[in-house]
Amino acid sequence: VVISLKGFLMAKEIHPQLKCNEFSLDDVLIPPASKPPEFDPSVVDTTARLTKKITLKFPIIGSPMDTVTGPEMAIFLAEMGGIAVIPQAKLNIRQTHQQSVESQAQQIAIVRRERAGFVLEPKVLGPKATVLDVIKGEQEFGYSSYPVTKDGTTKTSIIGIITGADVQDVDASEYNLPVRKVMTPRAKLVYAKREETLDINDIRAANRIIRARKLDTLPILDNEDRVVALVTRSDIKKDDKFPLATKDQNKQLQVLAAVESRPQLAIPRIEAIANSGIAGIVIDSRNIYGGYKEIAAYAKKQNPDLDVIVGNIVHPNVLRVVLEEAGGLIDAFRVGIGTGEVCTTSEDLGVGRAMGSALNDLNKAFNEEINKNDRYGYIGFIPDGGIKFPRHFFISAILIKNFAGVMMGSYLAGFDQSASPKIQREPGVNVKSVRGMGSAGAIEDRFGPGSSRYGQERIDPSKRYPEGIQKDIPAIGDGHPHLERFRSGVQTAMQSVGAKNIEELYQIAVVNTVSKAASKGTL
Ligand code: CPR
Repeated sequence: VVISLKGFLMAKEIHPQLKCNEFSLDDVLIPPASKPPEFDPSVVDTTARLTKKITLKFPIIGSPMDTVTGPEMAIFLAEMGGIAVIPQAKLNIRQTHQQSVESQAQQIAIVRRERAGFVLEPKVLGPKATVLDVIKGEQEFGYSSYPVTKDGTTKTSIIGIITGADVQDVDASEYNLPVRKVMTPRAKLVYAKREETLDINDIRAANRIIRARKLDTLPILDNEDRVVALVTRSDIKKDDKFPLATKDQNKQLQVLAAVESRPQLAIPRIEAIANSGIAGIVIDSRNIYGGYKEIAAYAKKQNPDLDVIVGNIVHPNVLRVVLEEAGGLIDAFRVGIGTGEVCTTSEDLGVGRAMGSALNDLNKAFNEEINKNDRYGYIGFIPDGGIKFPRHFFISAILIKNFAGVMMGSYLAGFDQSASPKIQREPGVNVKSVRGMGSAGAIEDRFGPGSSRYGQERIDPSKRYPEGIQKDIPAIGDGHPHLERFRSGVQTAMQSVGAKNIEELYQIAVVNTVSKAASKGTL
């Protein structure tokens, strides 16, 4: 906002609340270190804590927007070291006529299945099963390793293991051979004991055996030789490829899910998904009001391990009130109103706040006063809306001590991994679409005729002022190189100020608010 000095003085006389010192992230420039850094950007650690429990090695958080985050985006971001929030409804819900709770649960399941971890209740075969059963199984389920047990269930002891490699060279004329003729028998079986792996949730121990013995599949056995779980090599290959991945104790990818801000909608949803393997919920709302406390309490009751993220906030007083009311229930806050790329809240409604000022005020109030004596412990703050360059990540992490990672929507929307389909506008020009969740199209799909919620709520989409837009953006291909470059940009910036990690960054960096020309580096 530019306001003339005369205008400022006049306005000040009229309205004592007028503040004119707000700054956005783009009004800030960070001077480089005063002595040359002695380390390479590639060693800079970008790890941040999302909540007390969840750590993200490259903290990019996929926004719960239907054009952005589906299972593919969630897997991609978790593999890259971030995490994503699966929105309440899948894109094109109108066409698929899927109930939104079911489609969200399905999407969560896809992400959670991406890494098997300990495969509990694995499929097993009996001694009479044939090579053909193994081959058919591969076509049907996509895997070809099975423990073979006395009676073909996990209730009896193991007599061997059959893998894809064992059947690979069997001639088609011998497909009716019983598996016991080609399997690795019990006497030669490499296995792990449940007390040394599964019972202490130590998947690494299992993986060590898989690597050392060059196995495809490792059965985990109890004292009576019964199979209680399997661990497979396919996970290890993926682990090697994605060293920053965000995983739980069972080495499965972590994911969050959005729920509505109204208890009557959020509660049945939480009931359905609380134990689906999600790490937490995001109560999705443009600002905090009403039922958040009831929803958070219900979520923690259903599953005390769930983290609860709320938002969006820009004012320390909201932070104070929420923590006073519901301190033990809230683990992180989304910060930012009106700054999103496809959001028109600032422009059309005149509501919003510059991200820099919001982070700065929240930081001061939280550290100097609200969290005195570490009353609430670690609470994460997630800058959300308008983040598209490494500088936005870097500067946010300097402005807020409990930097939990940045939430992104539009920046991710052009990647192959986004939920929006690629459309060819003209030969050689591929686009994807991104829309705000309060845009006319999104409201129509979520609440209009044809949606599963039509008539359940007092929302007439045609009478709602849209708070966002839908737009085409270039389809820029696979997201991996883009995010890798983004991270390298953050690392270079951090190295330039002499910070080896996010904690040091907050301690070391000096923040200058500067003119527009200075922030753009023009003379
Ligand atoms: P971008 O990364 O797209 O700039 O911003 C994403 C964020 O914008 C979302 O996480 C959400 O907080 C906000 N947002 C999404 N749709 C919106 C509408 Cl219609 N209006 C206002 N804010 C919106």
